Amino acid sequence: MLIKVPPASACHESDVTPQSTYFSRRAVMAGSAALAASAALPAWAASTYDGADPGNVPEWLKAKLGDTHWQAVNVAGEAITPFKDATHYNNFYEFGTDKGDPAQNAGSLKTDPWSVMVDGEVGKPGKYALEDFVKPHQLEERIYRMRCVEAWSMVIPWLGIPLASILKQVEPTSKARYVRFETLQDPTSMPGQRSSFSYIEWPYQEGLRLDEAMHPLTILAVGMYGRELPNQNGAPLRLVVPWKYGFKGIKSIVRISLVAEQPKTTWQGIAPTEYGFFANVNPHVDHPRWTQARERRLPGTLFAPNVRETQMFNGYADEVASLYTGMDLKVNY
Ligand SMILES: Nc1nc2c(c(=O)[nH]1)N[C@H]1C(S)=C(S)[C@@H](COP(=O)(O)O)O[C@H]1N2
Ligand SMILES: [Mo]
Repeated sequence: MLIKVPPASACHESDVTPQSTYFSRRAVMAGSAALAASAALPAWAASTYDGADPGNVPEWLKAKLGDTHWQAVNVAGEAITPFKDATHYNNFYEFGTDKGDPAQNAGSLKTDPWSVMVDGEVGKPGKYALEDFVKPHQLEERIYRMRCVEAWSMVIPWLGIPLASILKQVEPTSKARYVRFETLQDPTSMPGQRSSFSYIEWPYQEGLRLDEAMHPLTILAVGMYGRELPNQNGAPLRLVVPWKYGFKGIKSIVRISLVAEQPKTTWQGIAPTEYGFFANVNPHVDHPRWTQARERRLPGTLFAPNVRETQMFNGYADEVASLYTGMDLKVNY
């Protein structure tokens, strides 16, 4: 995103049908013909998302999908982005800088076993196995808009757990004011980390203010489209903060630290005048090199790029605007 502004024509998913391919579980249940079809499939088989490869769901996640709180949050009137687009138009620089690189290269990432180090200002620091970390919590399906700072967007049905639930479990101390996240560093499986692409200081790092991290919309995702996370989308654990630009959504997390000072983030380190710590979606604060007033909703075509107005806080202003009362959002971009 530092290097180039993708032209409208960069959106070439013309082979994918843009109409709503989404059927809610309730809608499916309501239709009797569909009911017969869906009843034959186990709950974890992503049966409700057309074209979603069910993946190779690990046993512990399969067990959790049964009591998942489906559609805990929904986006009314906006079609879910087809699975194909959400998994083949990605930013995950550890696997290359082209949008198709992560789908092509992320197969080398070994996501099982996986553990997460929790440290800093917490009562219960430690290295947690992913499944132990996630097991105590109810999974929820959150259907969120995702707006990349590069001015494209999607609607993605995540499966995850409120970050607040996980943070409470590790007991932040009174000194904790921010949360810092780190992606796996493994040049063997991540070709981007061994390339000459050296302006990024690995591992990828992100951060949130503690109140942002505790906000009920903020989740740690372990799946999407009714299945586990594909590697290119940040398996096995990634952050989703729907009112912020996509780069805040750090992938393949191995470390969560509770800290007293605002942590530095990867994109701030690369271009501090272009990518701030807050990175709230804001149509009134342009990127220095392009407008943020509009976005291309994927999929689109060269001739019908599906441009729409960007909404304040990506449409989540009612829920999150109060976090920033009194702050100058032009200064704190
Ligand atoms: N570790 C890591 N996390 C990352 C990135 C990355 O390059 N590396 N890219 C970010 C950006 S810029 C965006 S827009 C989203 C893209 O998520 P998606 O590919 O699942 O749509 O991931 C974010 N998380
Ligand atoms: Mo992004």
